[in-house]
Amino acid sequence: PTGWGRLEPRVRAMVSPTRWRHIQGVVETARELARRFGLDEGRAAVAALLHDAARDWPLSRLTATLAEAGERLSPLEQASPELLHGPAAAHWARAHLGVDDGPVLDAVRYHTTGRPGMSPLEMVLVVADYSEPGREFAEAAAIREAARQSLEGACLLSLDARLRYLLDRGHPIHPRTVEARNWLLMRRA
Ligand code: DGI
Ligand code: FE
Ligand code: FE
Ligand code: FE
Repeated sequence: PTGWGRLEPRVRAMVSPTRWRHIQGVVETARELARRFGLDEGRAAVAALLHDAARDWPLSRLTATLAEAGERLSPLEQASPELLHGPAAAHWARAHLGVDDGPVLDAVRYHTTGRPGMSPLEMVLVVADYSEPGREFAEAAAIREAARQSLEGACLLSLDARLRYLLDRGHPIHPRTVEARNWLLMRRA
């Protein structure tokens, strides 16, 4: 069951007001993209609703949730707590909210990095996360523009923006982020 009315208050209760505004922006943008590219709008909206549900959890809860789910973290993941909230939210939504839509949970799980072979639904979430109305960095406008034509093109720009951000700050780069970008590039060639 993925009933919106049941899920919305649960997510809203566990995020900050600022985060909630971001999530609402991602939901609206994901709906729009799903309509434009012929995907199920309701499922895109649920993925967007859930994507940052665990973003404000303390590290102890993130790691406990992932350990309970039997997930093994790479050294890079252990060193980068921002990478854990997608997988944690996916486990939490399945175990505690009864969400059993695998493709929706995968979109939640992989929204921070993308992955090679990612589905259109997964791309919608990556693009919506980077281009919702509250995103004011320069790349957001270019991503919105690209998304008028091509979901893959907009997803590629989103990953590029992500990689630049990480390089500029000297952060480690998760291999999936690189693999996802290479995969998109080779598909478009
Ligand atoms: O949760 P949001 O802030 O809406 O956005 P997000 O889930 O796409 O990214 C969350 C954070 O994760 C962001 O501040 C940058 C960081 N991040 C994303 N990809 C990588 C990463 N951090 C590291 N170290 N490596 C990555 O590949
Ligand atoms: Fe996120
Ligand atoms: Fe639990
Ligand atoms: Fe987000």
